[in-house]
Amino acid sequence: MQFTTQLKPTDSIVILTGAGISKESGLDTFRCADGIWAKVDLEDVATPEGFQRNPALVHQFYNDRRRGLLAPAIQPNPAHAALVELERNWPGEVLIVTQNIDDLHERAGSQNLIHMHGELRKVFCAHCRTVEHWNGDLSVHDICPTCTRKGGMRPDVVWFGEMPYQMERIYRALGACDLFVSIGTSGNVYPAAGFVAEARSAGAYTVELNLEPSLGATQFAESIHGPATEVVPAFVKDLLALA
Ligand code: BJW
Repeated sequence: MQFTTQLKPTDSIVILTGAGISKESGLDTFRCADGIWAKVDLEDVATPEGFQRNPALVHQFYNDRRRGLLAPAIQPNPAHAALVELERNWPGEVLIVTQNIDDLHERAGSQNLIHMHGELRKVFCAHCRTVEHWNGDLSVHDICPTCTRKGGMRPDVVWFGEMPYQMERIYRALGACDLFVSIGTSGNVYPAAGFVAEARSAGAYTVELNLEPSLGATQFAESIHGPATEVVPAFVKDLLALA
């Protein structure tokens, strides 16, 4: 691994994760041949306009995914676990920025974590802007537990055209990190797809861990290709050998 010559144990690390890290836990990616966007039109289920046109369809899409996430078979995999090991044992700061709305990072034990595209197990009331934990199905008839108004409840996820969460904190971390690692993301969706350039221009060493080269693969100093459950634990082991 080339990165071992570049890093000190006190360095800060930002890790971006995408759907590929949860694939081997049994959750679909978006843009693989059998992925979510091969089955539903993203304009219908992942835009504010789609939600306005047909909220029941959007609720059904996220209800199905929430039920799927809560199925006993869906558990964090060795890639999620390796990132917990890294956070616990690396002397410098480790921040995970995930595009995933599943909760497999936190179930594995990750603590310093940002869900930039929201969380499937949370809902948001457009009337009072309160976020609530939510494990059941959601419908247009649900009443907000905080303001008691009807018709404003939606999944707390970030759709196309909406601003992802905690961008200020993310850009601050990218500007200060020494190592940026991108795991299991195709590099199709901005602003996440631009993080590698941001980290690079701030002087960070950049590594991609993905099943195949992503759209932005040439921007990384180093690329390691393979399934996340294999390449992430091996990468973390090499990194922790420096600590
Ligand atoms: C494995 C593996 C294994 C498989 N091991 N790897 C024109 C130009 C540029 C930008 C825009 C534009 N027009 C519009 C935009 C902006 C737009 C955008 O990016 N559009 C593009 C499609 C062009 N972005 C937005 O609107 C965002 N907001 C925004 O930009 O606000 C303004 C702003 C301005 C300035 C600063 C900041 C903000 C919002 C984007 C919201 C995305 N929402 C979704 C759905 C909601 C959540 C949900 O339902 O789950 O988020 S879309 C979907 O894509 C989801 C994901 O988080 C996101 C990324 O997908 P990801 O994770 O990369 O998955 P895949 O499937 O694409 O890739 C998986 C990868 O894993 C593959 O490479 C596989 O090979 C690999 N893999 N198995 C390792 N076992």
